[in-house]
Amino acid sequence: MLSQSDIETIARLTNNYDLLKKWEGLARKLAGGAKITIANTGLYSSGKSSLFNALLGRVNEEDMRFAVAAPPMTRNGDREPLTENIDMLDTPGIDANFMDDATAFNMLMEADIILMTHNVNRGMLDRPEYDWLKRIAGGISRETLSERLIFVSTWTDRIDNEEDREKLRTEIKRQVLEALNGVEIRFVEVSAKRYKTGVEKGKTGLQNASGIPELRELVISAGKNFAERAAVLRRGEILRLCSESRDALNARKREVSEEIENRKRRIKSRYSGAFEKWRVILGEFSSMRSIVINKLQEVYNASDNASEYQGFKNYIYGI
Ligand SMILES: Nc1nc2c(ncn2[C@@H]2O[C@H](COP(=O)(O)OP(=O)(O)OP(=O)(O)O)[C@@H](O)[C@H]2O)c(=O)[nH]1
Ligand SMILES: [Mg+2]
Repeated sequence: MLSQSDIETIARLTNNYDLLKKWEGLARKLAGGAKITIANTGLYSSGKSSLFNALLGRVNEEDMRFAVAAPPMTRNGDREPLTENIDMLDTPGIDANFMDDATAFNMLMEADIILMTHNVNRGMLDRPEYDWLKRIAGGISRETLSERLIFVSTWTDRIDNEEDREKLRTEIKRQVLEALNGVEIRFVEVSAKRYKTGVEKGKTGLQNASGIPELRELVISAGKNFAERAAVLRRGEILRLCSESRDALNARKREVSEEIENRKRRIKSRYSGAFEKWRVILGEFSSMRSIVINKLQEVYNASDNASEYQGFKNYIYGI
């Protein structure tokens, strides 16, 4: 790992503060030891906290672990264990203007596995969600993206028509694939609301149809897989951040040397006119001097006083 001051220097030089968050998140993750962190992310009120409560099987108001209410509800990252080795990290929602995204981004860089939630009641991904997905994927190496990022469609209870659901599913999958530059990730559909009703009414059919038990299994097995190779994967993350930092520094270095070259060129062209004038003046003086020397030579040749001529010549050349 790099030292904190090195990381800050790199971020300042490259003006890339996401890089700083990535390094800091990784440092916190390494400090956390073998524990695996699963974080959620998505727009405000996309159902992140409800989803996490459901994964814990806690659907009643009294025993919910993560606060659910009118937006914006989650402000700080709340942690709860899912299993002995897996922690859940509930993060603040992203608003349409990215007003408070720094905190969320910070927390996500500490996660091993990220659940990106999208409320299907809003239709397809809008621009901020799409950009956000791209941005967090930028904190994960392409090779590990499919095991570290899971896409979760929420609020599926709001779409009754199977045909509409299929159409939307196809569209969203296409958007996600495009945002991730062709990397396919796992795609799950859930309804925390349906799960809650299923639990309250003791209906396992409804619980299963909510997609929550399926996602819980997926998350636990993904966490386990990750834990087995955590040391290797995290080492890979360090190396990847090193090369990302090196590339950013090299790019900055190129920019700086180009800027220096440009300035040199600008200074040269600014003064080249004056330089030319001085050359002309110098040329005129030189030719005047040779005329004087020639005249002197003629005079001293005639008077046959060579040593006096030499003295004068030295004097003239000394000027
Ligand atoms: N119909 C329906 N409503 C849901 C579902 N999941 C969550 N909600 C409702 O959506 C609202 C917001 O839920 P939260 O779980 O607090 O959403 P969040 O993404 O954590 O919100 P922030 O932390 O504020 O970003 C609540 O009123 C939930 O009851 C769902 O699957 N279906
Ligand atoms: Mg929340």
